[in-house]
Amino acid sequence: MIPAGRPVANNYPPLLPGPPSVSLFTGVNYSWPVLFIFNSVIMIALQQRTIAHFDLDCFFVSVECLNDDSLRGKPLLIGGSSDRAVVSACSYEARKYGIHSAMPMKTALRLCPHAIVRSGDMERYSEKSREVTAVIADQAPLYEKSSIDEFYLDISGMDKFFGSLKWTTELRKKIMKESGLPISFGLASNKLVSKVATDEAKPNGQLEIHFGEEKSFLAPLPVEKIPMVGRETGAQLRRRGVETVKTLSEVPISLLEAWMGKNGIALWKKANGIDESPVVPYYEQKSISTENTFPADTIDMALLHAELVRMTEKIAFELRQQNKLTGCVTLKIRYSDFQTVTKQMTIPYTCSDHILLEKVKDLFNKLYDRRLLVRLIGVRFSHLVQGNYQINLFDDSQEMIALYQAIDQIKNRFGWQYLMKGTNVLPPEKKK
Ligand code: TTP
Ligand code: MG
Ligand code: MG
Repeated sequence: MIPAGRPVANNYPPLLPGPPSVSLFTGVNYSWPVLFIFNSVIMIALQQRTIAHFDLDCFFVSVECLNDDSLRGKPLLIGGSSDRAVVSACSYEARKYGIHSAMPMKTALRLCPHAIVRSGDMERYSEKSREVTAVIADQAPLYEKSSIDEFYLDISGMDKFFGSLKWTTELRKKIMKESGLPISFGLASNKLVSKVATDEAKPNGQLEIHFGEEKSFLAPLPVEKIPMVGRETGAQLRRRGVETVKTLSEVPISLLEAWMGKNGIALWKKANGIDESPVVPYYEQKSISTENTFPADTIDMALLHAELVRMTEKIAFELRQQNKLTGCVTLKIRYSDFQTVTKQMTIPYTCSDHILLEKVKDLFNKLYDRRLLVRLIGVRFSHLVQGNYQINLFDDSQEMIALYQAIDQIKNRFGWQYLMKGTNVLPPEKKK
């Protein structure tokens, strides 16, 4: 289209009338197609996002009930049975007695002596988690798997075609039908509000918070309902008289910043229902990896194994620092003739050194078949989800959890190399 006021190349009238044009602020005339695109861009920019958050109800417990129907409706605890074990998960019936995840099993059984205890099966839980992921991946345009039983879906724009509530309700039904597991969802304009809505909808429910109603929905809730408010922060806020999200939203942002630094600003935003964080597509989520080229190609098995231990411990520590679990391990070997081979293994979600080491060594034994000098080895953890290390320590005790905490504290303070498995302590000549 030729803008008005510009000299025209010839004086012939057009053979066909062009599309009608409209002058905006500039005095320049734009055709309708141009305006349509312009309008769409503005609409997209202003459009509110629609985020659905899904979380399986009592995940580990529900999987146990799938296998054994007689457990339904009973106070059930998942965890080790030893004196020093901790509760990994508990049914809603057990929660009524004040039991929660991470509580010592002994305390839980004191609160509810007739509770049934089952040892966990991380392999089965990971399998079911992947089954649910597959249903969501098949249906959702954009999804993030944020933990073993939790998903965010960006379904912005869905309203125009299907109605987002209807679509999400259908998806929920499909997940429950195909996996046999109960799941709840929250639907809102951002991740934070949708997550809190899921929590409010549980068990076995769904809740939509319309755009503009975020603040009023959050206002009456206790501060601990905001995901970043743990027990410690909650107590700190309560000591200062802040008990509800409403009060928190009214605390001057500068004061919150003075109390908690940068976290104070993030908290203020959340209390006001603001969360711009995007849904990160699962396939774009970063993996954690490391590799090492040996100064001289080697076939020394002790050295290769020690290096595998060192690398695995290094990135497992990184994983725990990021509060993540991995569901897939990949090993890479480059031989002295530069042939590079890789092998990967899907594993039950974990971030524990001793489990990961076993998998990495297993992969190495399967992959290293040429009996040739090795130039490089690499280890990668992918399929990462949020989660902490007690998640698969069913048989382990509070001591094991305390040991991991102590190891990570030392590594944090002095560097990850400071503390390594005994097998990795090489004689000085090997270290060179
Ligand atoms: P959650 O989704 O936090 O809990 P949940 O699914 O058991 O119950 P809800 O209905 O409230 O969502 O965690 C998912 C699983 O992760 C849970 O079943 C057990 C495991 N888990 C642990 O092992 N340790 C923990 O501290 C927590 C919080 C969870
Ligand atoms: Mg859950
Ligand atoms: Mg969860």
